Amino acid sequence: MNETHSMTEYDAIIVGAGFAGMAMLHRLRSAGRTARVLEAASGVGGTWYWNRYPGARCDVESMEYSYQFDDELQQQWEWSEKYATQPEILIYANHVADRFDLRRDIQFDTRVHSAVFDEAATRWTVTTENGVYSAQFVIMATGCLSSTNTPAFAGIDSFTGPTYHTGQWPHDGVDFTGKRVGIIGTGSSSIQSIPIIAEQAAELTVFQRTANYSVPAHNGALDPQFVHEIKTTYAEFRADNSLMPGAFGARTPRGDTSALEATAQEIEADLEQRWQRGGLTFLGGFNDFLLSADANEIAAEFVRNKIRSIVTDPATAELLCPHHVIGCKRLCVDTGYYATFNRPNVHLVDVSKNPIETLTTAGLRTGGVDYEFDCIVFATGFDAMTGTLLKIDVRGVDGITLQDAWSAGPRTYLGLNVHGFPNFFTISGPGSPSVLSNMMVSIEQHVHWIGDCIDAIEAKGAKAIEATEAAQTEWVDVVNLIASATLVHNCNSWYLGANVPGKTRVFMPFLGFPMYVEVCDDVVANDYRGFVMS
Ligand code: FAD
Ligand code: N01
Repeated sequence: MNETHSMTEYDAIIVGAGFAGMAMLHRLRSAGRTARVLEAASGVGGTWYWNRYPGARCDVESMEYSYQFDDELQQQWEWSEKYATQPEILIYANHVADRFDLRRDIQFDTRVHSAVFDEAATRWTVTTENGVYSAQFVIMATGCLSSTNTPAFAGIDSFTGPTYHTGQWPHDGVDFTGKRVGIIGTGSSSIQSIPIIAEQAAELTVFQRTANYSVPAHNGALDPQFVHEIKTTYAEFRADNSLMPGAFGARTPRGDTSALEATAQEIEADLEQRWQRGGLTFLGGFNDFLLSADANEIAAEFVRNKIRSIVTDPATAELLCPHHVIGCKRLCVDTGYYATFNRPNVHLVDVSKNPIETLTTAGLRTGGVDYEFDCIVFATGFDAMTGTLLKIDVRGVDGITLQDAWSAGPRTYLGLNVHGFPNFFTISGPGSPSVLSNMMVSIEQHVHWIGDCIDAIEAKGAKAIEATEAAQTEWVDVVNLIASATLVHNCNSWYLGANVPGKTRVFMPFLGFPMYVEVCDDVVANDYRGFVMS
C-alpha cells in the first residue's frame, strides 16, 4: 500500500497529536502503514498541552483515564493521585510518545489549513503552512475542545493589562500574587482555577452568567493497595469500564430504578453517599435523573442545599445556586470551589441580567459599574465539537465543503465519517458519544474501528469508503431522537453550541454509550452497513 510514496505521500495523514492522534499513529504503524501526524502545537498531549491553567486536572479517575492498548504500559505507569493533574497527564502523554517512538512521525508547529479530496486519484491533499501532503486517508484527531471561545466583548483590545484564556495558558505559568484579578465564566475550567487563583490574588472578582453545579472531587493520593488490586485485574477492570455509560467509574455502583419510586430519604441517602465519595458518578444512583424533570429537581435541590450550607453569605449562596437541569451541562468536579466564596478577597458579580458591556483600559464595565483589574482571565470555554474542524477548509466530492455540508449543524454517520467525504474519518466526531463518555475509552474504540476499517478496505481490494446519505440521515435522526427524549437539550450548553453566538443549536454528541459500541460492531458485522466501498 505504501511503497511508491515519496516523502510527503502517506497512507494516512492524522491531524492532531493529542491522545487520539497518538493512538491512531500507533495503530496504523502496527498494521505497517505510513502515516504522518500534523500538529499545530510544539508538543504532544492536545488538551493537556494547551490547558495549563492553575488547578487543571482530570475529572475521570486516573486509573481509568489512560490508554489500555498496551498492558505493559498500564502496568508500569504510576499515577500519583485519584484525579491526575494536567502536568502529570502531560508527562504521561510524553512518556507514551517516547515509549512507542511516535515523535519521528509527528510534525509539530504545523497547522493544517485545508484538506481537499481528489476523486480521480482517490487521495487527499493536505496543506499546511509548512508544506503539502498527499494521503489516501485523512483522520481528524483534532479534539472536541480544542478551539477556544473568546466572546467578542466590546473594547476587547482596550484593556492594557494581560489577559489569559484557560485553554491557551502561558507555558511558564502566571503568578497572581498581590494582583487584582477578574475571571469571566464559571464552567469547569473556572471552577478548578478559582480556588487556586484566590489563594494568590489580592482580590479575585468572578463574573458569573450562569451558576453551575459542582460536586466535590475528594481528591487525594492513590492508595497503593487500591492500585495493586486494579493492576492485578486491569483487563477485567478496563472491560467493565468500557461498558459504563458516561464517564462512570467501573467500581461505582449504579442504580437501575427510578428516583420517583424511592422515598425522599432513600434518594437523599444515595446522593449524600455519592457527594461524600465525590466525582462524576453523583447522578448514578437512579436511572431517570436525566429523564424526569421531577427526579432531576430532587438532585438539583440537593446540590443547592449543599451550596447554602457551605457559603456563609446567604445572598452569595443564592447567586451560586444553579436553576437549570442538573446534568444538561457537564457536571463540574471541584476542590473547595463554593467555600472559596467565603474568602474576603473573593467577589461574585452576576452578569446574567447585565452582560459585560465593554472591556475598558483598566478593566471592564457591567451594570454601569466599572471594575479595575491588573489582569483578566477568560474562562469562557470552547467552540466545541465542530469549531476546530470547521476552521479547516475541508473539500470532498465535487468540491463540497464541510462548512456547506454542516450549515444546519454537523451531520455524520456514527460520528466517524461524513457523506461526500470519502476516506475522511473523525475521531470523537459530532454524532459519537465522545464528550459524554470517558474520552480515553471512546478514543481507543474509534481508533480501532478506523484501523480495522482501513484494513478491511485493503482486504477487499477497494480504495475508498464513504457513508451513504441515507445512513447518515438516519443516524442524525437517532442522535436527535435520543437527545430529545431526555432533559439534555434543556439548557444553554456547549453540547448544543449555545455558548457561541450564532452557532446552530443542535445536540452534537450521541447520548448512548456503551450501546454505541454495539452499533459500530454491528455495522462492521454487516459488511460495513451504511457505507459504500469503491
Ligand atoms: P485534543 O487533546 O484536543 O488534541 C487535538 C490536537 O489537534 C491538539 O493538539 C490541537 O493542537 C491539534 N489540532 C487541532 N486543529 C489542528 C490543525 N488544524 N492543524 C494541526 N493540529 C491541529 N475528557 C475526559 O474523558 N475526562 C476528563 O477528565 C477530561 N478533562 C478535560 C479537561 C479539560 C481542561 C479539557 C479542555 C478537556 C477535558 N476532557 C476530558 C476532554 C479531552 O479533550 C479529552 O479527554 C482528550 O484529551 C481529547 O483528546 P484528542 O486527542 O481527541 O483531542
Ligand atoms: O467552558 P464552559 P470550560 N459573558 O463552556 C461563560 C471540559 N473541562 O472551559 O454558562 C459571560 O463550560 C459561560 O457562561 P454560560 C469539560 O467537558 C473539563 O469551563 O454560557 N460569561 C460559562 O460559565 C467542560 O464542560 C474539566 O452562561 C460567558 C463559561 O464562560 C468543557 O471542558 C476542566 C460568556 C464557559 O464554561 C468546557 O469547560 C475544564 C460571556 N459572553 C474543562 N461567554 C475537568 O474538570 C461564555 N461565558 C475535567
